[in-house]
Amino acid sequence: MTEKEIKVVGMHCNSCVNAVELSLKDIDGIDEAKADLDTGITKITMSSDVSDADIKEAVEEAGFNIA
Ligand SMILES: [Cu+2]
Repeated sequence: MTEKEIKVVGMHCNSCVNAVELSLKDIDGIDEAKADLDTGITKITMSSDVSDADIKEAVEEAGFNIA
């Protein structure tokens, strides 16, 4: 298990948080994603290596950006 922390900008409510978490968890290899609405800090737990590019793409697909 690898853990990674990213900072997501643009989230303004709990559905934003959900969208980010779901989009990340959709990636093969990501087991858990927990985003904090106030700080944007998003903790990702991975069972296999996921590239930063894939993570960035998932966040952007949900409609947000990585700081
Ligand atoms: Cu929202």
